Amino acid sequence: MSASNPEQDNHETRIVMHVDMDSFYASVEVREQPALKGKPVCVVMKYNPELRRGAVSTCSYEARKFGVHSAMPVAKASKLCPDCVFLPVRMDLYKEVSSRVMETLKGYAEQFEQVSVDEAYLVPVSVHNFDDAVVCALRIKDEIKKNEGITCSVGIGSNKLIAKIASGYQKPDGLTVVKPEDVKDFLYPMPVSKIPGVGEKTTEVLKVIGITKVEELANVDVQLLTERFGRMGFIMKQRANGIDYGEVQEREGVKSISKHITFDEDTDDPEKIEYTLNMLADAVYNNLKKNHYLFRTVSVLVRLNNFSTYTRAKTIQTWTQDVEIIKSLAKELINEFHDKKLRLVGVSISNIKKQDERQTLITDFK
Ligand code: TTP
Ligand code: MG
Repeated sequence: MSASNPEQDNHETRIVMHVDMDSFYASVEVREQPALKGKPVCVVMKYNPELRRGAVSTCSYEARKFGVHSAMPVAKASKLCPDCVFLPVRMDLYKEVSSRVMETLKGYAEQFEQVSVDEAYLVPVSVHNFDDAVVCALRIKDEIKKNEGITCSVGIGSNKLIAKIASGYQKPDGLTVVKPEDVKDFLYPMPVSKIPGVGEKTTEVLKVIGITKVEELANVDVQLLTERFGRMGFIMKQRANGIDYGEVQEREGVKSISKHITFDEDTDDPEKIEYTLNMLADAVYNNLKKNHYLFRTVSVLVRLNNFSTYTRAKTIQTWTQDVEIIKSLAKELINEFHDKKLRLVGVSISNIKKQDERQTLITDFK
């Protein structure tokens, strides 16, 4: 019998989503300069146009057709694709887009974990089955396209591992759903290199022992793997079987703390909205205090009854931990939507740092 998975045996199936922007830096550049749409574009780190020096950070899918890829020297990329447009990296711009995309994603998340500048896991809010998850993913894709003019690919599965592999399955602008009963059909035909943690070297060693497909890795004697790879051998076999117990959770170095809620019925009742914001502010504050953080920025997230979503933020001069500031800024920021029917509201604080000893004394005696 294959290894049993307690997630499936004892609990309701989890639903995890992985969202990854398509050719992220290049897509942002194309959005900024629409004349580049449909063209091969490379974004280059340390770009020197005179000397044609630098390394490709990423490139558009049009450039990938020529064999261009991340980490390739510009000289080689321009040989493979002479019509390619080369642009220097503009990190500040991508970070700005990234933080707005992440705020959008948080609006759909019960649990959220940003993994890099362009990817995140989420356990979607109010999603009870895979059909709900698809509806949610389509909304996310639409909203990012509408607000930022770029596409993303989404994977949905019963854990982070499946969701991650699924999001890369049909890029760009993809949506791939892998239900628990389809995990084997999905994973088994893949080359072992598709399993996270199986890099070039491991792939080579596995090949020597006759393993090239995930199915072979999934069924090999675990001892054979642990002898060669130690504990990683055991983990690799688990992954090949689609097993992953990792939680979706905010990473160390948290960038924001947020809470949101969907109303039972869309509302424009100012009292109900203020009461809800205060409740969310209290929840954010509890997390903040527990983790000894100070903040400078307060944001509200608003989703209207037509599903358009907005974030509004305000940054103050001094670091604080004061819940009344969260409440008053949230109230001020939401005022712009006073004549609208709201479906969801959220409160978030960002611009966060750990409270140091001296600051602990100040706030404790306030
Ligand atoms: P990725 O998500 O790996 O790549 P991507 O978004 O460009 O393309 P894909 O559609 O395959 O997801 O990385 C996100 C960004 O990180 C990418 O746009 C640029 C940057 N990056 C580098 O700077 N160097 C690298 O080697 C890689 C892989 C990415
Ligand atoms: Mg990406």
